[in-house]
Amino acid sequence: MSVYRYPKVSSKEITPESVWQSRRDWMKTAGLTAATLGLTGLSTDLFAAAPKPLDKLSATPNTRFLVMETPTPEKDVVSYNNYYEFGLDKGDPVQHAHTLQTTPWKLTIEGEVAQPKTFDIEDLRKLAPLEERIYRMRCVEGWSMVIPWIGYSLSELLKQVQPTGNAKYVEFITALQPDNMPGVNSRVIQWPYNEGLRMDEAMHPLTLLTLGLYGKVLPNQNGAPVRAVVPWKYGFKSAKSIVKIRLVEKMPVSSWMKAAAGEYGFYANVNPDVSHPRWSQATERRIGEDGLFSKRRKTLMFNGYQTEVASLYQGMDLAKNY
Ligand SMILES: Nc1nc2c(c(=O)[nH]1)N[C@H]1C(S)=C(S)[C@@H](COP(=O)(O)O)O[C@H]1N2
Ligand SMILES: [Mo]
Repeated sequence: MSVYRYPKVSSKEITPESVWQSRRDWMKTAGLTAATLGLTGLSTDLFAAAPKPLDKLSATPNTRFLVMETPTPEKDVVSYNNYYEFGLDKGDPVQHAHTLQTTPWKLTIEGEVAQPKTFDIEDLRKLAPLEERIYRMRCVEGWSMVIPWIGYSLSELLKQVQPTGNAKYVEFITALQPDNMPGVNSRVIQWPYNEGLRMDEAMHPLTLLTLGLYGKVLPNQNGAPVRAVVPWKYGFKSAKSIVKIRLVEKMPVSSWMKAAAGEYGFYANVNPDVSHPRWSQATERRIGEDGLFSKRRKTLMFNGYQTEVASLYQGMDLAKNY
């Protein structure tokens, strides 16, 4: 799908050398070779091609996990993203994440397990039947989407390595490719981006090991080739482009906790009653519905997954354990 085109440059333009040079550098960064530029004299229609189409990934709808709301248009799901390794703006990942190297890819599971194992993506696609699940997603920044993901419960993968009795938490460690990730020069958070779940949260059937969306493999900007999706928590818990899963005894400290412990806690359960220190979490804006008159929606406790997950937090003070 064409979500983005390189800007057209007219060959008739008379351009000062410095501007020409920086545009040339920029186009090189955008993946265009000097040879092509030189030979064609910038007949830029050649470069206006859409990115390589994504491979299809078939999956069986899981009717137990289908949110009865209109899915967010695919073009919005793949072009309005948070993936700080590729920049801070929502439009940065779709523009820059084409440089992410996704082949070969290894996902290693280690730590408090009887059988540490490494999987490649083909292994992961075959490990359990692929399901399509339509999940409600809520970013801590106040926007939301409804996304048809493809994957299976993370528990299917964790079972393979036989967690020991000491495994109390799961830590996700994501890819760090400094040469391919323009965002990691900025020290907004510590890289590699890491996240964590309590073991019972990780084993909950809703927690999805995710390999695709909208009938295709994951686009780079959405966390190719494999990510987590934890729909009752704020989006930052759903780590993208995972390379390692570590089972550990102590609560992992996430990149976001290190950056701002008072704003981003370990639990990060969606909760309209607990404000972020700088803004309310009571309502949200559904991406794809914006317009002058579109109303904000009320945010639901546990993002609408209360029936499924509330028991995990029985007796906990959710204002303290934010
Ligand atoms: N590695 C990594 N994973 C990440 C992020 C990130 O910056 N880096 N951003 C998180 C945040 S804040 C959100 S809201 C979701 C966004 O996922 P999406 O772009 O597929 O909607 O990814 C999460 N996972
Ligand atoms: Mo987010």
